[in-house]
Amino acid sequence: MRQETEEPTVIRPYGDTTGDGMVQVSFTLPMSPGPKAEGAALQLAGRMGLHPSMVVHAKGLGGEDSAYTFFVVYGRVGHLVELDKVLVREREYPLLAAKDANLAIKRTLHRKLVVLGACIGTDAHTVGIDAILNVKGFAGEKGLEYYREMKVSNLGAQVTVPELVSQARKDRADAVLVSQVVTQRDAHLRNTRELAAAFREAMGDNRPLLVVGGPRFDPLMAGELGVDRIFGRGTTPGEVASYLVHALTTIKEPVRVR
Ligand code: B12
Repeated sequence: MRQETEEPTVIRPYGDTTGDGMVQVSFTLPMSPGPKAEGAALQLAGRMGLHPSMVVHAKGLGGEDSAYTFFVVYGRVGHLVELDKVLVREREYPLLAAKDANLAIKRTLHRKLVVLGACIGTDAHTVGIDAILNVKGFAGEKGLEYYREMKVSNLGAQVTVPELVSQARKDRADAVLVSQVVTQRDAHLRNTRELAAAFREAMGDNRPLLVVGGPRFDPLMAGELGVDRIFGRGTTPGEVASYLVHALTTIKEPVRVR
């Protein structure tokens, strides 16, 4: 018999009371705001399995004359979450302080670890890759440029894959870090596959470590997309630096774990 103190393995969403199954979803319909649009939103919510449901917010995008309405709907779902069937990518390496990362690189590579970063395709969203690479960093952590034993170049936005391959060869990059924020028509997946294929063709097994990041990636897709690692939303530079050290050096001494 399961003890009362054991963690539950099946849970339901929580809205007003524990386990009531209440969730909130948002979406846009191509209709002007008004009663008909709200009825359409409720029909969609019903078909999505929300019973009962209510529109708690409806607003024309760009004004009341808009041909699009944004909705927030609150309703009950009957589905359960089975925690023992949840799949996630767990971090299998320790988070290192910058000085420990530097030490590991110095002791194992005996040279600087060369990192090349870029946004590829038509993507012009550089804030994410800058957050990881620039010295000022993100979420209170310094970016990779701060790491004394890393040589970091950031090629910026709209870099083509052939340009990136050629620069990686020139720099003898150990790791290539690519950001993809735009996901329209799965551009991020297409571009990542193109990246992986181009490096495989140009360098075979001697290709650099390929690391891709962006807010709408599924980190479980790395193998399928042909890259070594995918980082999602909220990634911090320290996580990336620690991964690079883990993947590219063999740490021979115990390191301090934060
Ligand atoms: C700022 C912004 C812009 C700026 C970008 C300025 C710049 N220099 O980057 C400008 C105004 C140029 C812009 C333009 C466009 N944008 Co815009 N933009 C945004 C916005 C508001 C914020 C993005 C951002 O800076 N986030 C902050 C950073 C820190 O977060 P991040 O990118 O997620 O990065 C973190 C992680 O994902 C991860 N990460 C990211 N990259 C990498 C890489 C590696 C290697 C690693 C390890 C980790 C990592 O680490 C970072 C830190 O945690 C988002 C909406 C939003 N709130 O997210 C829309 C958004 C991304 N934009 C969008 C769109 C559609 C566009 C345009 C197409 C609009 C248009 N019609 O012109 C254009 C596209 C231009 C182009 N060619 O790419 C859509 C994308 C929709 C989609 N599903 O594809 C969004 C989601 C807005 C929306 N809801 O519609 N945009």
